[in-house]
Amino acid sequence: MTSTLETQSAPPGPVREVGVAIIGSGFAGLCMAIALRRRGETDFVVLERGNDVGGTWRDNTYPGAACDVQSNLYSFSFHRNPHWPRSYSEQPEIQAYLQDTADRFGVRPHCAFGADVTSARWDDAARRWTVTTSAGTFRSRVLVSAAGALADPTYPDIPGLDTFAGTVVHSARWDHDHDLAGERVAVIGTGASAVQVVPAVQPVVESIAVYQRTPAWVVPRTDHPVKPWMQRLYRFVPGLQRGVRAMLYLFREFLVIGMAKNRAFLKPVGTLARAHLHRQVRDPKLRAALTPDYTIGCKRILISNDYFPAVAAPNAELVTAGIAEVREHSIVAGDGVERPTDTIVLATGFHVTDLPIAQKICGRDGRSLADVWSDGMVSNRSATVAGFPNLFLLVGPNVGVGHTSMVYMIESQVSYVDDALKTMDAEGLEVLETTPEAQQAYRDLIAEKSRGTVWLAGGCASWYLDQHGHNTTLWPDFTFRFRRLTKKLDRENYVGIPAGAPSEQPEVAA
Ligand code: N01
Repeated sequence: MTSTLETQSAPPGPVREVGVAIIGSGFAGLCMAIALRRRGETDFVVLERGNDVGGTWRDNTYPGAACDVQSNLYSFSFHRNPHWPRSYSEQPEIQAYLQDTADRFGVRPHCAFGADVTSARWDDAARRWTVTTSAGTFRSRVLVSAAGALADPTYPDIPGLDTFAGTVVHSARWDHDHDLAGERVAVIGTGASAVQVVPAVQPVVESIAVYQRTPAWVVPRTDHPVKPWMQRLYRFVPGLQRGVRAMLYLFREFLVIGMAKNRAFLKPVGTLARAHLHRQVRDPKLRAALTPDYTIGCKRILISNDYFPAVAAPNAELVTAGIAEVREHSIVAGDGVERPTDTIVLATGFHVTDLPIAQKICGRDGRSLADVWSDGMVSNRSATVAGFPNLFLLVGPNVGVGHTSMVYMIESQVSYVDDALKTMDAEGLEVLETTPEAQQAYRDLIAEKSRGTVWLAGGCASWYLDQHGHNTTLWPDFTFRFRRLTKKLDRENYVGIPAGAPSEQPEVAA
């Protein structure tokens, strides 16, 4: 099957030739660009559809948006920030950090803002990617997709939602001009975004109805301000912050033992979550409705001290009967109860297992990544796909983590891609492509590692799994093992074609 995607018409203008085109300027795109800059490379462009760097941290500005990994860990290892004002940062601080990182490492001059990638096609004759964007066309030797997994919001298919006469806002596309004060608000979803937005808006609204499909396990948030003297200490004794970072990293890796190796190690975490709920919610009926029936860790464990109190507040209601339909000025629940509603907040997540960027990238035979992945996302080492020469994926298949910092995984991936690029230069290769055999071996490795883990066997439905129930999003093991696996390019798993050599006679690595 060939791709249904037609080549998009690009705005007129000269085609820009670049060595490397990077899609996206979130943590992953910036990290890749910085790796290139740090070794003196300047022949690259960062294609960014927005008008600033930051990716999901630029876009998610809903009230209460914050990170649930401590900033001492959720930051680049090469750019630790001694000035985080809190242990867990809020969105504005993280966005400011990414802006500062882009400036400090000289990435901004390489950014093409307002460049929304509409298609990227491999031209096998020219051995180049043709990348069409809303800001012009680029031809690059290498394409790095750092478009992210939390980039495109999902809008639920609820009957009547399109006929709603009030305001509908997605948590990832917040409308700051709309004032919720005094309104009757409905929040759909109870994931990581919802547990932040609900307590932030509950105090100002007239009423809030939280439509819960599946309850989440929630543990306390041990957030605290970082005192100025501590910030100074971090600044002048960088080893101290490195030490704190290492401790946080190790502590979080312990969770993998329970999630992937021995479920007994999750018991204390489950006990903590139950105690937290017990302490914060007195009403036994509400408490029962908020208690998950799946093993903790199967879905992302949420952290919050104010979500349960907000749901238990006098102006709040937890609705567990589902949604039958949305009417012009109300929502009708599955049990027939109709609630007048002024604004609907969709905290319904993102396209993760069906990445929209995959529909836009077409490989050697014209098929899109989405076509090739119709049976589930596959890759070699979460970075490359057979049939897609000179394409590298960041934050693609099986690299997600729910228990620790995604930035750690991104740095691992960037070092792998950077080694691939250096190998191409050192060997004079024009084309580098992974083999189908390596891809299958990696798929088998992921399946083997995933077997019996809480993500597959924990009794929940999560977006970690695709429609076939396969884990195509998470790295199902300790993250240091991923780092080891991707430390260097596995050259034996790639076919390389030197510049000038015909495609028919690729040089296969020894
Ligand atoms: O999205 P989600 P999110 N009718 O997909 C419900 C990251 N993040 O934006 O569980 C009714 O987790 C759905 O219900 P169910 C983090 O990686 C990080 O909250 O499928 N409900 C669920 O409750 C996170 O994992 C931070 O039954 C519907 C919710 O919507 C990821 O973003 C902060 C529905 C979606 O939850 C996504 O989190 C915030 C429907 N039709 C987010 N469709 C950090 O701090 C969906 N739902 C780093």
